[in-house]
Order: sequence, then C-alpha cells, then structure tokens
Amino acid sequence: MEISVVSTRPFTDQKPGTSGLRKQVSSFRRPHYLENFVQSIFDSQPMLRGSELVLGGDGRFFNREAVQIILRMACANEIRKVTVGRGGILSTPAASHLIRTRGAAGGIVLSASHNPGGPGGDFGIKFNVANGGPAPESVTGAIHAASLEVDHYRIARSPHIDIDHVGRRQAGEMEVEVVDPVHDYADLMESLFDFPAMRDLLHSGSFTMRFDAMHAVTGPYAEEILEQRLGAPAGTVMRKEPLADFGGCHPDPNLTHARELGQLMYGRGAPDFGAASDGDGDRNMILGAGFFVSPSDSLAVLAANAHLIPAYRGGLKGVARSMPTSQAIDAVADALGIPCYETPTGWKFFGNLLDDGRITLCGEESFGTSSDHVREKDGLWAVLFWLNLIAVRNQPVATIVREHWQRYGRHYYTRHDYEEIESGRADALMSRLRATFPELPGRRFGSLRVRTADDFSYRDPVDDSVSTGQGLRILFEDGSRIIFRLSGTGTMGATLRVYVERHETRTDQLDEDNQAALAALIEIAGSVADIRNLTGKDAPDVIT
Ligand code: VG1
Ligand code: CO
Repeated sequence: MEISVVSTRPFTDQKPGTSGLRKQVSSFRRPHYLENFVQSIFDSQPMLRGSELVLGGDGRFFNREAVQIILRMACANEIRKVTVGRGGILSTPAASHLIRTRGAAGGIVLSASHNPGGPGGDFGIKFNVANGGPAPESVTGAIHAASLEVDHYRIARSPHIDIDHVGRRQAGEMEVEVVDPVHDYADLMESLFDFPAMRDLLHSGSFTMRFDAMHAVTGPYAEEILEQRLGAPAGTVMRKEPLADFGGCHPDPNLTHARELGQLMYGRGAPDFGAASDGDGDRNMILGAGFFVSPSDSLAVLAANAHLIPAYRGGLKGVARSMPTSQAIDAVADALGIPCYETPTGWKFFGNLLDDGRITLCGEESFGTSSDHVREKDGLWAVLFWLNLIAVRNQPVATIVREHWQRYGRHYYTRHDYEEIESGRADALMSRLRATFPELPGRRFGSLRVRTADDFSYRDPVDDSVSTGQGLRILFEDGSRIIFRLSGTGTMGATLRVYVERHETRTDQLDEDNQAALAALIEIAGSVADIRNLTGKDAPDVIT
C-alpha cells in the first residue's frame, strides 16, 4: 500500500488533560490537527509497532472520519492489527475490556465523554495502555512532548476501510478486525453479577426501572443487557439510539441534563430504580423513587455490600477514591479493615493500584465507579451492581442508602461548578487562595476551626511517581473539607470546581436538604476564595 509522508508543524495546545485531549470539533477538523496528535502517539510509543491496537469511540460527530484517518495512519506506522468496534463504536469500559482480553499493546478511544457533541460541540481522543487503562502521566507527558516536535506524519493512501461489517480484512500489511462492540462486554457483565436473581426481580411484577442512555454510546449495551439478556420490558432503556449530536443534549448524567428521567423518578408512580450514563459510557447516575444517590455515597454503599455480589463475594482487597470524593468510602474501609487510598482526580491514577492488586473497587465524585474487572470507570457496571443489590436485599434504593447512613453517618456533599471563567481570572483566584494558606491553620469560622490547608500532591505507592498541584484543600478539625480545583476537561475558558463536605453522625440529622446542611461551609468557601468578585458570578452554573 502506498504511504504518504506529510510535512506538518507542531500545534502548541496538544497537552492531554484529565482524560485525553479534548477540543472543539472545529479545532480537530483543522488540517493536520488530529494527524499530528496520532503521529505523536505512535512516535512516543514505539512498542506499538508490530502490535495490536484497539480503536473505537462514542459515536459522536467526527467519530467515523477520525476512525478512517487513524486506521490509515496505523497502517503507515506498521501497526500489525487494529481491532475496531463495528461502526467505530466502543464504550470506554468496553474498549478497556477489549484491550485486556486481546492482549493489545494499547487502544485509542475517541470521546469527549460528557461534553456536548455535534459540529459545534467537542471531540476528544485518548490513549490507553496495555493494562486497558488511561495512559499515566509519564505517557501523556511523552505524547505531549512528541506533539511539540512532530514535523511529519505517515498515512496510507488506502481507500475507505469497511468498519460496518463484523469480520477480518486487510489494509496493506495490516489486519483490521471489526468486532461486535457489545458482545464481549455483555458476557463480562454476566460473569460478574447474578443475572438469574436480577431477571427474577425484573419479572416479579413489583419492580420497574428506567435507564437513560442519553442518545449516547450505552444505548446498544443497555438494550442487550437489560432488555435482551435480563428481559426488562421494551422501553426500559430511554433515548437508546446513539446520535452524533446526542439529540442536541449534553450527555452528562445528572439531574440537570437527564431531566426527563429526573421528572419520572420524582413524579407520581415513579419507577423503583432509575439510572443514566454519559457520552462514552463510563459515568453513572443512580436514582431511587424520589431519591438521588450521590456518587460518593454510591461508592461507599457498593463497597459495604460487595460481599453480596458474586464477583466480590471473597471480599475487597482495598478501595480508592479521588481526593475530592467524599470520605464516605473511608468509613466503610475502616469498618472492613481494608486500606483506602486517596488519589488525584482522573481515572489514570487508579491503574497502578488495580494492577498491583491493592484495591478492588474505586470511584470518583463525578459519577464514576468501577472495579478491577476493567481499568476504566464503568457506567453500566455500576447500574448492574445496584440492580443486583436491590434484587438480593429486596429493599428500595432509599432504604439501602438510609440504612447505610444510620450505620456510618452521612457525608453531606456537594460540588459547585463555575464554568467558562476567563482563564487568567481563574488562575488568579487559585493563586490568591493558595497565598492565604499559611495563615489558615487554627483560624476559626463560626464553630469550625481549620486544621490544615494545602495543595494536594500524591506519591504513587507502586511506582513512586509524584503528581503535584492536584487541588487546594482546606481541612477542618471536625473532618469537614472544602476543596478547590480547576477542571482539566473543559474546552472553553476555565471551570472552577468547589467541593464541600461535612460528616453528620447524629441519627436524627441524616435526612436534611443537602445544600442547607452544607450552607455554612459553602459560605466559607465563597468568602475565603472571594468567588463572587473574582469570577464575576453570583451563583454556580451547575450544582451536583
Ligand atoms: C472530570 C471529573 C473527573 C473525571 C474526568 C473524566 O475532570 O472531575 O473526576 O475523571 O472528568 O471523566 P475535571 O478535570 O474536568 O474535573 V469522563 O466521564 O470525561 O471520561
Ligand atoms: Co465519560
């Protein structure tokens, strides 16, 4: 096959963020932009030559064109084989699973996750390593460095490669295998959970559920697993056709963006269980009838009940959470006598702990939970875990969570996002706040006293790598916390995230309104960081 070597010049903005490189579609469609980044992956990861690569994405606008470009570049860069999901589709957890089962040297996942899609929306690309997980910082750093030096890329002049029919074909020397994107993943889920018990629950006549696929990648997965294999009635999966623009919606599973599901779950005759997933299928939102389960609580409940699930019957080796995630899971780990690790935000930091067998479950406050079955967060896995739990405990979602609070106390928790702040202002806010930290310890705010204030850094216990600047923390003597960080996934300006948490153990104080229960801390957060003045915003744009 004829190979073109195309001259190019570096783009200076190809530094991967929390989860890969995310930009507006218009950026990715500039001549050479995608090609430069893909060549930078190949240049910085020489072990890919002669190996197998997994390729797929969430089906958003530009997915199909990007798949064709990457296939032709893989061929020109002497990749031995590319395994690609039919239609160029693979959810993030399904891609992780395929990398692992195929023994691939890595994978390229095309997604901007929960960011909006379509021609005016966002696109993204991330590289996963041989363990199936997102590339660690050493690898993303090498890709970024290569992107600053790239002066040519290699691409085969091949005709369009058929990705719409399952089977093997050749593109020059390279083999392309198109696989059903759902099958292996659905088998994996069936191997972890008690499908007969879940089937009985769904057929009991006293239980209904809805899953909102948000016109994103999980539609076909949820239909196969929930409606086909588990026999839930047709219509259980809402918005199940994947659309290139997600039907004009933001594929972010929270009550703001999954509005119809929210109305249903808070309405009369609500289903017993509601759930949603995001653009690439790695996030999950869990709802009971009239009841929202905060992601941090969800993680803690899953850990506390894992022994009831076939795959985790033998117990958990340990657990981990990202730093801003609430300490609800820490309380469970304490009770179970297992270690609990605290990592920076982003799934890549869990990889070593999982590979090293130190943890079984992990999660983030941003609607992400998973286990050692893959190396990504996994939306449908979390939904099936809850469904299995409901089937075994035979209790409503709200009762399961309330009983959890009775035993461990409740970690009231919220995240306030201030979006599209001018970057200079956001940086100024963070550096001014950091400058006040030496004076904070010992200072009183009403009944609260600051224990410490620091800039979170993490030393990976497996490879000793250090990551600094991972979020500003104000820790109070009673265990309350306020955390500030800037998002690493946005594509317009900066997003300030403020995370607020308070532990309540008085058993008659567990059912308060979340925002009200946190009002004092929210007030402190606003004043210490001078948020109103420095962002020019009176209120957060999104509250979760
Ligand atoms: C956000 C979340 C983080 C998550 C990341 C990717 O990052 O806070 O917890 O891992 O998105 O999730 P940031 O830097 O914007 O806070 V996903 O579903 O986009 O792959
Ligand atoms: Co996602």
